[in-house]
Amino acid sequence: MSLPYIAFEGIEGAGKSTVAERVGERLEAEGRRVVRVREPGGTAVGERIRAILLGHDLLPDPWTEALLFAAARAQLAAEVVGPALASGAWVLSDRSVYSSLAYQGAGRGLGIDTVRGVNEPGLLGVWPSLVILLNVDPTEGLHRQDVGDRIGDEGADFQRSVADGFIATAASEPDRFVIIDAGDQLDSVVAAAYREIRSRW
Ligand code: T5A
Repeated sequence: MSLPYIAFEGIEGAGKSTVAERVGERLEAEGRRVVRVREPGGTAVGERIRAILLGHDLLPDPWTEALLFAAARAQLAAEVVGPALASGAWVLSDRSVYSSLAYQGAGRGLGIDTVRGVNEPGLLGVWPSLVILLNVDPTEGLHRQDVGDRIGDEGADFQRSVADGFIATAASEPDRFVIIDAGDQLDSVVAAAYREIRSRW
């Protein structure tokens, strides 16, 4: 059976952080050991890269942006996710490599397969086995957001390209993805995500 490395994905305001946290609480209540991570970040190196990527004071070129996300992710895989999975923990990740495919691959137009190819070598097979894609209308997602960031502030048209990138990737990897309507009530979204996870493990 594949290891429980579960990524919560979607555009801004889809509910990734909230749903991941609530699903994690349910799993912990059942006695499972859960490690929570977020991308970009989750390590000292990754948090510094996060500040470069998401602050409004610097303007990385799209390729610099893609490579910095990949670098932060490689560190997270080596330092946290890989060891956690090896120790038998469940890993719940707020975003993952699939955000890079959607944001940098589709949103920035670098190409989904090209961005995948850049990320793969640094991850050494540490790759989400289940991606819960929270699907929300971009206008609704942006409306829900309280604090923006440099990439999140690109606006609704950019979010739409990103959302299309997520849907295209999900369609190409149907066994890895589940798509949940994140426009539903929060309790229903959490219940659906939990059900999908428990049906696999
Ligand atoms: N990025 C990231 C890339 O470009 N490439 C990459 O490879 C990676 C990893 C990261 C930024 O970096 C970009 C994408 C982003 O621009 P982030 O820290 O992940 O940013 O932040 P955001 O995605 O911008 O986080 P948000 O907080 O906006 O979105 P979430 O986590 O999806 O939403 P959440 O859970 O914080 O919820 C937002 C609000 O909506 C409510 C919540 O209570 C909260 O108030 N909510 C709902 N309300 C009603 N109904 C529901 N179903 C709701 N679900 C949540």
